Amino acid sequence: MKVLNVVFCVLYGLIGKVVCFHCDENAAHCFTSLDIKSAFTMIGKGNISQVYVKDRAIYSINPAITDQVSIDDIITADGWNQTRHLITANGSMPGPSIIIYEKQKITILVTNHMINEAVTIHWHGIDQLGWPAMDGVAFVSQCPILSGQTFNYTFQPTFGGSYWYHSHVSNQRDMGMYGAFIVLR
Ligand SMILES: [Cu+2]
Repeated sequence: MKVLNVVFCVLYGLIGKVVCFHCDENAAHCFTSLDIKSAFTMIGKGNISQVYVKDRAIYSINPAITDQVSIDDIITADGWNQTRHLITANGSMPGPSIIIYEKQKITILVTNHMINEAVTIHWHGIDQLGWPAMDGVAFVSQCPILSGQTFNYTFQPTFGGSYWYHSHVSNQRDMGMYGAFIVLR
């Protein structure tokens, strides 16, 4: 399983789809970062512009582009033919998988690059025993991370397991972001 995870990390890194973080097994303290940015679903780069789904393939609304659009060039999110505002971590949604080992401490620097909203990251299912400010729900136990700010989340999970992280954003209309958080035994 460990080998498989490493292989997936390298593979994802190579295809540039999801960059994943896998901490060195011998490290006592792991460090990574999440850059939070705004993005749109169903919008391609450059002149791809808006896209739509037809016969299980993705096409640009730009009549000059008749070829199918690669799914790697857009964020489909819920896959519906609709452009919605969403947030990304390190340019992707889902965000990068974060894989550490039991008894390791982790520091995740979360930077809010969005210009108009506040964000926090909830580390879903992790007991934040002793450091409640790391839980990630704004106005409950931590302040929201405002535009341009970086927050240092440092904690040590109590138990191994498969968890996930997700955003809490100030603007309720936006689609949130999530990613896998794995603590290997
Ligand atoms: Cu949660």
